[in-house]
Amino acid sequence: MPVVGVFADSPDRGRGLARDMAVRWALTEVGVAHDLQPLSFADMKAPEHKARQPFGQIPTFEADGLTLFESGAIVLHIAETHPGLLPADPAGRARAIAWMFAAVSTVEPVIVEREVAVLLEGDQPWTAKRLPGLEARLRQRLDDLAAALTGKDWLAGDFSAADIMMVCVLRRPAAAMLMGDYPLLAAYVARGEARPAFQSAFAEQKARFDAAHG
Ligand code: GTB
Repeated sequence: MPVVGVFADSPDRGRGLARDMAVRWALTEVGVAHDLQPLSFADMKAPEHKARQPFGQIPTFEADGLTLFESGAIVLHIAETHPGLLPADPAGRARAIAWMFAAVSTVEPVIVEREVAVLLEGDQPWTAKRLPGLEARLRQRLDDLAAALTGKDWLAGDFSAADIMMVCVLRRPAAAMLMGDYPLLAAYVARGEARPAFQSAFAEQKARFDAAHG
C-alpha cells in the first residue's frame, strides 16, 4: 500500500491547503487505498526524511520500492500508473501535463510570492510598496487562466490530474481571497471541490486535525 508523508500537525488547521492534499486527492480519485506517515517538523528535517525529500518537506510518496517527492511529480506518477487522470491519446495527455506544469510553475509562484510578502515580510517597510505590484501580477495570471477556461469545465478535456493541481493551487489563500472577482474560476474550484474524491480526501485531513485538537 502506498505511504504518503504528511504534516503530523498541519499549520493549515484542517483546511486542506498543504500539498499532500493533491496527492491524497489523486489517490482517492483512482481508488488506491494508502497509509499516511505523519511527520513533525523535527522529523521532516531529520536525515531519514531528507533521504526521501531532499528539502525536508512534505509530501512524500513511497510505493513498490519507489520513493518520490514533489507533489506534481507524485500526482503525475499516480496518473501515469492508473487510468482516469490523463487523456488516453498522446497529444491530449501532453496538453494535460502542460497544464500540470502551468499550475505549479506559472500560476502558483505569483500566489506564493504574495503570501510570502504578507506572512514573512508583512512588518517590513518595503512590503506595502510591493503589494500592489504582486497583486497585479497575480490578477494577470488569473485573468489569463479564466480566459483559457472559458467555455470549459476542465483544463484539458475531461477532469484530469491537471485540474487536481490547478484547483489545489487556486485554493491557496492569496488566490482564494480574489475569487469573488473571478466567478468563472470560483465555479471551477467549486466543481473540483464537489468531486467525491476531493470531499473524502478533505474530510480525512480535517478529521485528523480535529482529533488532534479536540
Ligand atoms: N514543491 C514542493 C511540492 O510541491 O511538493 C513543495 C513542498 C512544500 O512546500 N511543502 C511544505 C513543507 O513541507 C508543506 S505544503 N513545508 C515545511 C518546510 O518547508 O519546512 C505548503 C503549505 C504549508 C502550510 C500551509 N498552510 O498552513 O496553509 C499551506 C501550504
